[in-house]
Amino acid sequence: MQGEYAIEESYNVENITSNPLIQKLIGASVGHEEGFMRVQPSGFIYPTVMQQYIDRIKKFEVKDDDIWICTFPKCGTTWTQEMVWCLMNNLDFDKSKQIDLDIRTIFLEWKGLLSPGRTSSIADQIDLAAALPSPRIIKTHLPFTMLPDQIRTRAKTPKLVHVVRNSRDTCVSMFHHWKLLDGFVGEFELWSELFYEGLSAYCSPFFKHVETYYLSNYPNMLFLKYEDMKKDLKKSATKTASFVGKEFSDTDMDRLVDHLSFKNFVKNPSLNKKRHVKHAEDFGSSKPVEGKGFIRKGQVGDWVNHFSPEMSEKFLKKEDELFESTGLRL
Ligand code: PPS
Repeated sequence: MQGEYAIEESYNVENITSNPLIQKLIGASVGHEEGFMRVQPSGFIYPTVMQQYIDRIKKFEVKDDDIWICTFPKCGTTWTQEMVWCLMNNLDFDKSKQIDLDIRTIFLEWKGLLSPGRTSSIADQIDLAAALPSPRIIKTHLPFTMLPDQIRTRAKTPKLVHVVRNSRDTCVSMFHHWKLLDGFVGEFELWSELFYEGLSAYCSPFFKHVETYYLSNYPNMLFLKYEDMKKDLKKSATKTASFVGKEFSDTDMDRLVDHLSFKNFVKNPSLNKKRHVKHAEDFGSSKPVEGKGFIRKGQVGDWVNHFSPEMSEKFLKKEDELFESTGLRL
């Protein structure tokens, strides 16, 4: 089993738009009529527009001193991006506040996740990532199997920072993300079914996605958990600092922890993604239900407010299976 997901020579794409659950997703969303596909052989789901980017990403020129933040959506990506950027930039909080995180660190496949109508004003992220000054910090939600060839084959071995979160909170957070930014108008019941069946719009299935990283045997990867960051952020930040080869005084680490706190994220315009929400609003794709923004609740256990006992059991069973295959306890 180890290394099963390490190398995939080629992809092919299966259009799954006619799948009955995908039809329900499209029917309960604004602006996703162009449909969805499954990227084979590893089987991850994306909007069909992603097809334009897969090969460019596959051939992307990687650098050994890159740092890649690799996550399934909603697992603590933004939090970790900011933490890593601050560690790599001498805790320059002033600069961080002046320049949007999405400019300091680039989200490689971003344009492949949005409906084509929304992407015309967004710059080519793959070109932007290539042009970032080194050491580059690159964000991706791709599974390990869809990372650039140079990483999968170990021709280049940049640092990868992987962050994971328990499946039920991830599902809830993604449900709200789709309401806030991607035009979902359906109920949580449909969303959780899509997530469970591995059909929740992009990067799914969640459990397999996590498995691709945990079974990759990649030699230069730090594994973090959202729940650990919530419990003791200083500990996670210290571990991350050491992974990226940086050291700061105890006082500086306290300053970093304060900068990264939820309350400071909510009010920090370079981190809170209000610009993205405005962009989605302009396209009629923002239908939030709780009056909250992208930095929404930041809690462990919000799933209790959404899950039925039956669906909760089904997710826990999948977490058990993931534990059996990877040793990872979510
Ligand atoms: S994305 O869109 O995939 O990049 O989203 P991602 O950044 O991975 O996840 C967003 C969730 O992370 C929470 N978050 C935080 N929690 C605690 N502290 C801080 N500083 C913080 N920053 C972001 C954010 O609120 C989302 O979780 P939910 O549960 O929806 O609140």
